[in-house]
Amino acid sequence: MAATTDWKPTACILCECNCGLEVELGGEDGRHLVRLRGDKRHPVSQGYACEKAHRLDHYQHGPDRLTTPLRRRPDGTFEPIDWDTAIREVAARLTAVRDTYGGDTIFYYGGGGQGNHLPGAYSPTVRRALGSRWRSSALAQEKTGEFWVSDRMLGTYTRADFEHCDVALFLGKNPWHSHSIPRARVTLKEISKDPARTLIVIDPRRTETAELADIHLQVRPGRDAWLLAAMLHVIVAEDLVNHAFLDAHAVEVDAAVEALRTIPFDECCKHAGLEEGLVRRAARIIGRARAFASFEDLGVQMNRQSTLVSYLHRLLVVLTGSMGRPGTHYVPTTLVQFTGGAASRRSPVVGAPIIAGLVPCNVIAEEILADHPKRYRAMIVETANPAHSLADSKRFREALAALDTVVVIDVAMTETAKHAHYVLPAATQFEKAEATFFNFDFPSNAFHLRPRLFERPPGVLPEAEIHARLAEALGVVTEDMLAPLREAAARGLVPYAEALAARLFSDPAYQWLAPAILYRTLDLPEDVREGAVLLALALKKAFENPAQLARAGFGGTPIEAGVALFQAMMTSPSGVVFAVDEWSEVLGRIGTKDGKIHVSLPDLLEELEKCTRSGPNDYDERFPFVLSAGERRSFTANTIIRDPSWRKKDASGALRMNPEDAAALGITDGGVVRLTTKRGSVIVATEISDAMQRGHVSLPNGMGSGRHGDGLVGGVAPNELTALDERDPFAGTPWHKHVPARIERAE
Ligand SMILES: Nc1nc2c(c(=O)[nH]1)N[C@H]1C(S)=C(S)[C@@H](COP(=O)(O)OP(=O)(O)OC[C@H]3O[C@@H](n4cnc5c(=O)[nH]c(N)nc54)[C@H](O)[C@@H]3O)O[C@H]1N2
Ligand SMILES: Nc1nc2c(c(=O)[nH]1)N[C@H]1C(S)=C(S)[C@@H](COP(=O)(O)OP(=O)(O)OC[C@H]3O[C@@H](n4cnc5c(=O)[nH]c(N)nc54)[C@H](O)[C@@H]3O)O[C@H]1N2
Ligand code: SF4
Ligand SMILES: [Mo]
Repeated sequence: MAATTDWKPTACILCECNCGLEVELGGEDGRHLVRLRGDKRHPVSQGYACEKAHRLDHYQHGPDRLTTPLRRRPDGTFEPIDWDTAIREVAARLTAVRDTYGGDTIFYYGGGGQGNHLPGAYSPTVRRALGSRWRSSALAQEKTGEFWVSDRMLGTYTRADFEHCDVALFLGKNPWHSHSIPRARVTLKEISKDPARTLIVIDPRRTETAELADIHLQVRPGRDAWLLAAMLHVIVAEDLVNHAFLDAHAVEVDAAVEALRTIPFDECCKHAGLEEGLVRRAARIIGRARAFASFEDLGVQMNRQSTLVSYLHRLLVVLTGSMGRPGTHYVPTTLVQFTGGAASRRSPVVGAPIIAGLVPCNVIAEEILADHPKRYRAMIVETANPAHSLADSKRFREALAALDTVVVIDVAMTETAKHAHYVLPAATQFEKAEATFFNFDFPSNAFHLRPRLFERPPGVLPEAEIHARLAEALGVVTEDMLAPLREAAARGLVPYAEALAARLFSDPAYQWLAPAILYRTLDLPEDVREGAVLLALALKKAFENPAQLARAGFGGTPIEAGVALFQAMMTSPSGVVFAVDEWSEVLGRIGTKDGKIHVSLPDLLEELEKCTRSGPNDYDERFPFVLSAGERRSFTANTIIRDPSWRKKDASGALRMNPEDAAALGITDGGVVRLTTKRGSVIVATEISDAMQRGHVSLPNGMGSGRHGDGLVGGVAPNELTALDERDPFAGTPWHKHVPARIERAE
């Protein structure tokens, strides 16, 4: 009989798109991901996948895989321990920290990577049991400035419909490589080749996306605030403002419009390094667009004036009325909200603004190292690698060393795990059910619970199990609590959901206990077991968004709809559409108190005035280059894959540099340089590229982690070069794309 190939559905875990994949398992033990292809049944990616997905076996079979819990010895080496000992000792040590210094000194970092958000969904039980209050994640070094602005102006967060726009703008974003929008390369090519549509890219580098653009605004590094101010000036001065939209949906318009009207246009263009005519043309095209869609990302969010730029970018969207119509901006029905909670609290030690519930990443080390009664004493790090990914790795290592207890939950011995007291090994994302809440599609929004592909090896556990065991060791989840739900479960999913909903409504503590209780009491097939927590989310959605769920086929009472959605999640291995929105609903989702868009933000208008009056102040003659530390390239994926040989290109992570700069330094392509910043100095090979402008150099993201078979680490870890105090004054986000640097030829 001819062998038939058994393709199993799963997803790519290397960027937030999480494209649906089909994978053929094989190899000696049947545990290798031998062939991969896009899954046509996936509702969002529809068969799309980029080159990186084909290399996922390098994640599953990474070089630093953890196979047993580890405890650090006094000499810094690790010894294997069994799970019972690990859980007992971790619970005891964290309890001791809580009882001595207060649970609010136990800091939680991470909870989800590009492919896995279930750890974060299970973590509340343990966090609350310990009285832990402060937390953070990578979002607080990229998106919090944008969240803060968006929350104040709109009371919500928008995404854009690039599929149907006639004018697309990418601001500090290279979706050709970084994606973030579904089927990015297909969509980019479609816009590019259609003469009726215009692609505008703002990037100092001639990126792959810029190559496709109709207009490339090759701004000087870090000067986006002046460029956007100039563009907005044109829109106001030439009255390309959408008055009908603003009259109907906005308030406090005048101050912003007046500020933009009086901006010195020609000077702003000069600071941005761009020709006035080109800036004017781009602004007019946006102002006259039928449907304008726009996306800002790290090029501006990890740069100078980042929060101001996020504000100016929002003004471009709002003043042109680019919301609530096909091809413009929308507010999707999401399962989990990432934004919200705009800076009403301050961090306990340095008083930094807490945005979206997150302490700014750049102050975490200070919050640990300060001499302060409320300094953090312990840290739980889950599915993140902050000793590599946060600014100033050296300082972060010092901070880790100053903690009483560090617990790391990861699949691999990472740069962070090396500094832990306990390392708890997790099953990989193919050895358990996993999912993300990066579900932002519109009008149909989809969710994908990927069943596990194979059993986990002995010695590792899924995070759901780790959290349940810790919760039991902490004494907050007991058999008495589980019994009534076990009994309901035996009667079926609807009685179970009714019992759960009754408890969630009547007992506030149940909100945080529920993840562990659901995981312990719901009887699910082994390959989707870790999906238990989703029942609570499905029920919540059914109460909050009955119409949107009903349109997706999940109608009836909220209990019926929630249960039906949950069942669909468990039995749709290629993903399921869970909500169907309508464009007419978008503007009703403005979440400000009065339901209106608040156009003028006085503090940011003041900052705009200051910038345009005094001009940029970003040059330091000791450091004549601007280093962008962390570019997304063909084979980068944060530090998810730790085997450098997964990279088919650019294995050493070259420093990209303009040919004239190279000539001035006497360097030829591949030549080696010493790259020095305020915080560090490294030796790195160069790639000479006319895509770079003079004075701007760029290093890839995620390098300098993991190791080759020969033990060598590939490339430069970018945060050996970055500084904690180089951060935005409003949101605290780092200036990783604008690191002052010096370059000398090396031998
Ligand atoms: N291949 C790959 N894809 C990824 C990831 C990955 O590691 N590898 N990571 C994922 C993650 S976590 C994220 S957050 C996204 C990030 O996605 P992007 O933000 O698109 O990624 P970057 O390459 O870091 O930065 C984007 C661009 O900013 C430009 N830039 C630098 N300085 C400036 C400036 O002063 N002004 C402007 N306007 N632009 C500037 C750079 O030249 C670069 O092209 O990518 C996701 N996708
Ligand atoms: N200089 C500079 N620094 C940057 C950036 C930059 O552009 N420049 N980019 C920043 C951005 S946008 C981001 S998002 C961050 C990313 O940085 P981090 O948020 O720290 O995340 P990753 O590098 O993606 O690391 C994910 C970790 O999860 C582990 N892991 C994988 N699968 C599982 C699993 O199933 N369970 C568990 N428990 N662990 C698992 C991996 O081994 C890895 O250690 O980096 C940031 N740092
Ligand atoms: S890296 Fe991103 S775009 Fe590429 S296949 Fe994976 S999820 Fe899709
Ligand atoms: Mo990110």
